[in-house]
Amino acid sequence: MTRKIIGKALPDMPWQEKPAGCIDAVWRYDANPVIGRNPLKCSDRVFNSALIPYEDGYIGVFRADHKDGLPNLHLGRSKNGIDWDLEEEVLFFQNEDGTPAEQITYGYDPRLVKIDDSYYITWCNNFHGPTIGVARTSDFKTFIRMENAYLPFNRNGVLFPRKINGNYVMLNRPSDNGHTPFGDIFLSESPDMVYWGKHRHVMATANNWWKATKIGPGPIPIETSEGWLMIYHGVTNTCNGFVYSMGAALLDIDNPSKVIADTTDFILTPQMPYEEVGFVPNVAFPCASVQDADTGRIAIFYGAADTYCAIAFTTLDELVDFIHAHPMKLDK
Ligand code: BMA
Repeated sequence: MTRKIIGKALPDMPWQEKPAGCIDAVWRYDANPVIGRNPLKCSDRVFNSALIPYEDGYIGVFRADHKDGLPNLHLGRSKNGIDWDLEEEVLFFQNEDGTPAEQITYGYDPRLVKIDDSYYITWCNNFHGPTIGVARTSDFKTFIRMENAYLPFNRNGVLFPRKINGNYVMLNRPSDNGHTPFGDIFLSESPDMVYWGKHRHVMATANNWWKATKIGPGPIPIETSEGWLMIYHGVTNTCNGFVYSMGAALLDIDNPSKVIADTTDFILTPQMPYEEVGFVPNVAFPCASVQDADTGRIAIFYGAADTYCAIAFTTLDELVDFIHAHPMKLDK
């Protein structure tokens, strides 16, 4: 049976063929980074950001760390998913009744997803410490702030792109108020995007050192004939601090707290100067992907060294072959 991405065709998505001689399942865009230093007047670095196909191009929610040190959320638009126009103003949130909402004091690592006719943004939001903020829009002009999903502390709220068994489903990573030297991936369900429960454990850290300290969900899971393809970050601790790499796993389509297959080896680890040198060295942090259902091509959008935005390419076949060639022994 041929493997399939379940979704739309996206023939003009960012893409480069695998370079000759490349032995990896994931390869980098050769003109990385796509967003460099000082991209906005208010910010010296934009990274860990999310994009989605929209109208005749792409739209994105970007993490911009301002010159006061605090991360904020900005909108960006692009014709090709590579060259971006970022808005100088931060996202402005309204309440359901149209009145101005309480604006966020910090927001980082946004994810963006379309579910039915609405676009949802999740991000790490300050509510007496980090937890998951949620907002929705139908036009990228009005942004309605919804309830925070969880009590503090939590990071990496990643929604599935459709309801499963009648509920919205969100991967998330309970954390602490600091740089969190632990962390597994969990999943929570909600009938209404307000009340979240039925929490399930999805995946634990592992003896494999690149993901021994903590793991967290990355892009919106990709629906495929093989299950949900979950690209995630895995973290190791070294004498010079954390190193963030990427892994990939398959989750059961109807019960995504069940891992079908996972990798022993990372699919990408910091190697390039823009990944190894920056505000936080040695970080490759995936927050989004775009994919073409016709060809199985996948472009991963990731933050590099907490300083740049970069793109890497793979295909469904490359990733699934890699997962099966480097299988984790699953304990459940
Ligand atoms: C995490 C988050 C990410 C960041 C990473 C590495 O805890 O803050 O935004 O990329 O640390 O600094």
